[in-house]
Amino acid sequence: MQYTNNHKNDIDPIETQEWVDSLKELINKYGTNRAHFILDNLISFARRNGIRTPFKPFTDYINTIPLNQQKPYAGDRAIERRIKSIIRWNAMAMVVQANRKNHGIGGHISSFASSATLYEVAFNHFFKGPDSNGGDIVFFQGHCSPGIYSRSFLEGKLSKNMLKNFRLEINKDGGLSSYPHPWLMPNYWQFATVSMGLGAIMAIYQARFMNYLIDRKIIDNSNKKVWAFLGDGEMDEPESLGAITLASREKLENLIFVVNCNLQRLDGPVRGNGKIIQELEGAFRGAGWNVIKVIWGSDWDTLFENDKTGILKEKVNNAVDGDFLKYIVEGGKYFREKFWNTNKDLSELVKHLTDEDLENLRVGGHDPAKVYSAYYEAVNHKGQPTVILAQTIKGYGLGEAGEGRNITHQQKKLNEQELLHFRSHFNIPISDKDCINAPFYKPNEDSEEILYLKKMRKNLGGYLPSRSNKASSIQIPDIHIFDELINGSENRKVSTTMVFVRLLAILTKDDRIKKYIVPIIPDEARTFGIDPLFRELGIYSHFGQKYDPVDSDQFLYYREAKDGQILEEGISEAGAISSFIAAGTSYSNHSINLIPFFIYYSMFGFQRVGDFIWAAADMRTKGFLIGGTAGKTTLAGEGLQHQDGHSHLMASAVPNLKAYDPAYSYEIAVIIHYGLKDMYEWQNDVFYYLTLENENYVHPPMINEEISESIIKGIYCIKETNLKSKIRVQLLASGSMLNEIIEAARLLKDDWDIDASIWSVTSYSELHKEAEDIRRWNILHPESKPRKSFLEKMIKTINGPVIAVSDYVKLVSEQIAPYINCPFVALGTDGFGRSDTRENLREFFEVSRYYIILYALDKLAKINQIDKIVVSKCIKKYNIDFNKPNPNKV
Ligand SMILES: Cc1ncc(C[n+]2csc(CCOP(=O)(O)OP(=O)(O)O)c2C)c(N)n1
Ligand SMILES: [Mg+2]
Repeated sequence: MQYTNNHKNDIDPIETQEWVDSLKELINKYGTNRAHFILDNLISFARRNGIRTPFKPFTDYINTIPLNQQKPYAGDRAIERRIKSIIRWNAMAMVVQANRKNHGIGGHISSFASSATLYEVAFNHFFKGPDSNGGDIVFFQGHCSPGIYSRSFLEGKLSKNMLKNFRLEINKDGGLSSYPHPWLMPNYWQFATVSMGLGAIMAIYQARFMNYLIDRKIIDNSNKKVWAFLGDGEMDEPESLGAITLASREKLENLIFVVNCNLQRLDGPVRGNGKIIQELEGAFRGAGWNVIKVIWGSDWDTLFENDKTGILKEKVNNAVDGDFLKYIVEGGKYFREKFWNTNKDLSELVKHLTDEDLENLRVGGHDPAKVYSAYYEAVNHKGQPTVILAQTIKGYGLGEAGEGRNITHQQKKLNEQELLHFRSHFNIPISDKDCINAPFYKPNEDSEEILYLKKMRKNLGGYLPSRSNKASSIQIPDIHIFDELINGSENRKVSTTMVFVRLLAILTKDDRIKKYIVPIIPDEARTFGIDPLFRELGIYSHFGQKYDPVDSDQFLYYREAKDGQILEEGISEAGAISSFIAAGTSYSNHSINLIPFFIYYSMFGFQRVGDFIWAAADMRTKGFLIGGTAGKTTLAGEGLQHQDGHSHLMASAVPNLKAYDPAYSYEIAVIIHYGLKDMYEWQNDVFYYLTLENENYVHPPMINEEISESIIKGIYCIKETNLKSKIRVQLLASGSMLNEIIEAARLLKDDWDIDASIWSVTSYSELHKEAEDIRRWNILHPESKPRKSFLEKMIKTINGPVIAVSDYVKLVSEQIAPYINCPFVALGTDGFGRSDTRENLREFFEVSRYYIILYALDKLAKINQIDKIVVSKCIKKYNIDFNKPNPNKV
């Protein structure tokens, strides 16, 4: 081994070589660890003596694992290559067939073409299957799904018919979903990854959550790994890199990122003018990860070995990604001219190679030997997470149809010539005549390939991906555990937030259930008053508490503990929701039901991490999302970016989410109790969203037990109208707006002699969903006796116009309008928030009791039950400013 760096500036190469030789001897005699130790000491000494080595976050553009440390391959390379080629072929055929028959149905060929080796080496040698301690957790790159299906086809897990129905999911024979969607393929996919970036951060928190479960002694440490396969373009998403320091801080040696660095994303190069692998190496090294670069294949080993002057290393260091892409597209002759022939020593290095040889020099991510070695190191590495940065070629094997080209991501159809090329390149035993139809190919069950592939998976514990649901249900205690909430707050004024905190305290004290509760908070515990739980439950920290907390002399001190139960995530809603997903899918990933409560500032929920919530829904995550300090006018003082007036609108679009805006303590108790049963006793794949507010008022005791069902369905009556009174209206409200309609009803009676019924709406969206379902049924069954929705049974035309209020945008309460057969008006808080007092805000957003009365009178005037003049009188009486601008426009 000769020293090669900075040779041009060397004033005494012989001396330099002596230093290199002594290091070499050290390595040979005592190994790399000792060499590392000595170098570390030398660097410290150098620093102390004034030598300032400039910081370079990345190493040379060469493989991290040198040839002499490469682990020998433990498989049959030839058979594995044949298997991989067939998998490549079927993955391609799946997309081509889908697009020939069903014009424009989509699919991706090129991404998997670049990562086939990365997956195949893992499938044959590393991924632990479900029978091996529950198996590894694998986040597959979303749009590589054709390759994963294709392998399952060879394994016998998916039929040819299913492959034919790729992306035709409505098909009754069962189609395959475009991307990993556990909702659509619940026995197969585990993680929804195709919204770029989510996979990376979710994987980090899955790995961290696994440690949490081990540290809390809920599961055993079975050396399970979390693998995340990611695209290099995907790494630009803030979520991809946003939590990497958490992974190293927590020493997640159970986590492996594999970044498929094909240097391209959808439109073109990821870093045409730079080097994505170097950039990522810098970021991950800086964050404290173990970085393994797999850049060059074995073909390059001799070239680097013969590079006595270091010119090749210098050349690859200086070429930008745009250059490498051009070499791929233009071929060997161009590569020689523009790369190798730029220097005499360089061209010497490859003079024995033909242009074709040059073209075929493989990069690292396509060389099983290099990939194997990297995985081997990754799974055995201690104390740090590992990222493997593997250079690959997008559209590998597609030739002119796309290899390395800017259009490659969108390539979905191959013409006859291109199919023949692909077939021959990978030696697929299909005739020319058949080939042009891009048929699926599967060797016989007793073929070497199928036997090998099955044997390898059997050794590793079975097939992946595979999603299961083996968790036993949790017996939920009787509703009476919440009796103190059901009995109301007596005469104390409390907020729903305080009620919830009490409820959480009850749950975490109950021996039957406490173990399963996972409170998750992104640095808002004190805002909501949950901080007393710090001491009781402890804040989870893998390292315990190494310091004496500043408040250790107090009863409720900041207690971190290895078996702590609370996940205090700091200011990262993305991290906290990822923990929620990890906890809420543990029933499937670890066969243990857990009950996460993710408690956050509601404004920073749906609108900040809405995409994660959608992914959580797809993944059948269970648990409670708790949006605190909710309601645009209920949260006083904070202003525009804090006041949540639309999370319920967004929540109503998530099909398996049940969203509630409760007003009273007993409503909260009933909803959460039902939710616990729904998710954990009956094991339904739903999750719950509750908004909590910080307005203090008295909570009455529950009227009777019979209303429980109505609370769950979304509406119940607090006060009925007197049928004897001539003029009647029906006032509906959710959350703390219930107080406003109660006041409005009082004033309607006192000031206008109008009788109002009062309804607490716990969920406009649940009412809407049920009513819509009934309407649909009625339309589809025109001659059957029409069914009545729950809403229709509750709200009767004879009781007069309906005014439906919420502290959210009008569309939230308006969603029930089509199912109400009497005059209807929705009141809500459209527009940008403001900081002011609650009272002023309710005036400004026109949801105060006076506006409720105004709208009620207006409706009554419209149906001629009162004179218009009464409406004018109302405006006057309550000083309503009729020139006031619409709050939605200012
Ligand atoms: C959040 C998000 N934005 C955009 C897309 C659309 N999209 C799908 S694949 C892709 C390019 C991916 O490039 P890269 O991550 O490098 O993966 P490759 O296919 O090159 O392996 C894009 C933009 C998406 N799926 N998710
Ligand atoms: Mg890419």
